[in-house]
Amino acid sequence: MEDILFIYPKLPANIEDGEPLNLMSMAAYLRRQGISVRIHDETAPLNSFEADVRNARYVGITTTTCTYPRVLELKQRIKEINPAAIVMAGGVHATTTPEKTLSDGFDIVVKNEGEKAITRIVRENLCEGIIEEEDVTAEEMYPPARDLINMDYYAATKQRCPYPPALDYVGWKMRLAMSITSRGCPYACIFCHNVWRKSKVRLAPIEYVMTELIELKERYRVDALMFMDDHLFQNRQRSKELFSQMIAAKLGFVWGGTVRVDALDDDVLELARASGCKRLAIGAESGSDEILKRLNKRATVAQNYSAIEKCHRHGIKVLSSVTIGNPGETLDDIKATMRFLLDSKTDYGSVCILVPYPGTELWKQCERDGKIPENPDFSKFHYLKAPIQVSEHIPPAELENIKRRMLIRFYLQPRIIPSMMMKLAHNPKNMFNKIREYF
Ligand code: B12
Repeated sequence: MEDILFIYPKLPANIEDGEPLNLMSMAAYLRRQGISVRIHDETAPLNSFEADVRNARYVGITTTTCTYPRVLELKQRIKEINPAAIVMAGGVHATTTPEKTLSDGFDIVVKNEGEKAITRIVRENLCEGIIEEEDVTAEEMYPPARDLINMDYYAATKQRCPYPPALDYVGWKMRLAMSITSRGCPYACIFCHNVWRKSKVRLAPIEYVMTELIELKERYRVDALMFMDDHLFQNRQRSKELFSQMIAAKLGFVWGGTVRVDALDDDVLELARASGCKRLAIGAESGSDEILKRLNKRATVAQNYSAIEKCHRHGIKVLSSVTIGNPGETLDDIKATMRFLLDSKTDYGSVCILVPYPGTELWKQCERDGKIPENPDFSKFHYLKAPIQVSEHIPPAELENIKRRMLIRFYLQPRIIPSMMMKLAHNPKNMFNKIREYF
């Protein structure tokens, strides 16, 4: 019998999946404390749900806002299959709504980071309440326990989801893995989880990151990486050291990551490119400085333009992510955002409808303004729809149309069409189905 079974719930339809980095990271820590762990991943299970649940003392489900409705169904099934199991919820949604989550019928809710809380729960045989312990230190952020999941399934992400622009740098047949080398970010954008986490920034030791990357190469035959850090160049000296070691070890990955636009200097970009960086994503958010201020982005439209130019100078493509439906936003602001997407020569554009997540400053503002309904439909809290009207001027249905029109306009630019044609040629039927599903 395992001490703890983690469950990674299935995502709502049309949301691209990815390996559960958080559960694998916790598992790596817990194993070092002598606690046995298994992961049941509903998307790519290695075992039947019943068998896994029957053999666990504690069952811990990870929650995000859009998976929460599914999490409640799973909790019910676990109670039926193994009434003796102690069922706990943790993760971002449970952390921001702990009392409500407990009252939904969980035995335990863990707030914030799970590693030390679970260690205490298992050692002291705790069976109820809201538990919170200290965050791990950088030296305790061990490489994720990937042996607990079906890595072959996730390595084939590019084959399963060939078209997302975020994966354009990954060859059709390449095996892909995600990695996250840090926790926290010192900035405080009003829509971001880092505002409620209030945790210190921690950067995993380069030695751990290299151990992880070598394992990905040698054991899992991975060719492409997606760094999931909120801001990969947070400490440029450390980034340079990491990229230098990747070059020296001749790992040969192609990779993409996300960075802030004010952290791009020539040295770091040069080493990034030499170590295999093909694409950087930036949170450009808007073409209006007024909106960027309202989002507390602490970056300007001019910096967004210049970041793209710098990346291009180093042969790195850029994915600019913008949000629409921002507080105070008008149609003129959205036009400015469209202009940015076209004029900046960004290689890819992603248009998201701004979603207020519980716990964020944006959520609090929306609550104060009476914009949050009593029982929100959390299954719609992803970036594809507008579950809450944040902008005072533009209703959600119109935002969804605007988003569609922006993407069509962006991807039908003459400079982008050749790459769209290549995707079409790769598998025409699949591509048409994908477009139909989306529109
Ligand atoms: C990697 C990632 C993904 C990956 C994989 C998700 C995963 N589970 O690993 C992919 C690409 C699939 C993804 C998809 C989406 N993501 Co995402 N993703 C992230 C990202 C960048 C890193 C997650 C991570 O590993 N963090 C590091 C770990 C250590 O932190 P953690 O996840 O919070 O886990 C700790 C604690 O929360 C706790 N904990 C977590 N689970 C559990 C379970 C138990 C039982 C216990 C006790 C404790 C516990 O302990 C962990 C270790 O300390 C975060 C942002 C971030 N930096 O965290 C966004 C984030 C989690 N994603 C977010 C969103 C919105 C999405 C999408 C809806 C986007 C979309 N496409 O529309 C989907 C939905 C995914 C889902 N599962 O619901 C939001 C979630 C906000 C919310 N309240 O729901 C975040 C916070 C980013 C943001 N916008 O602010 N995502």
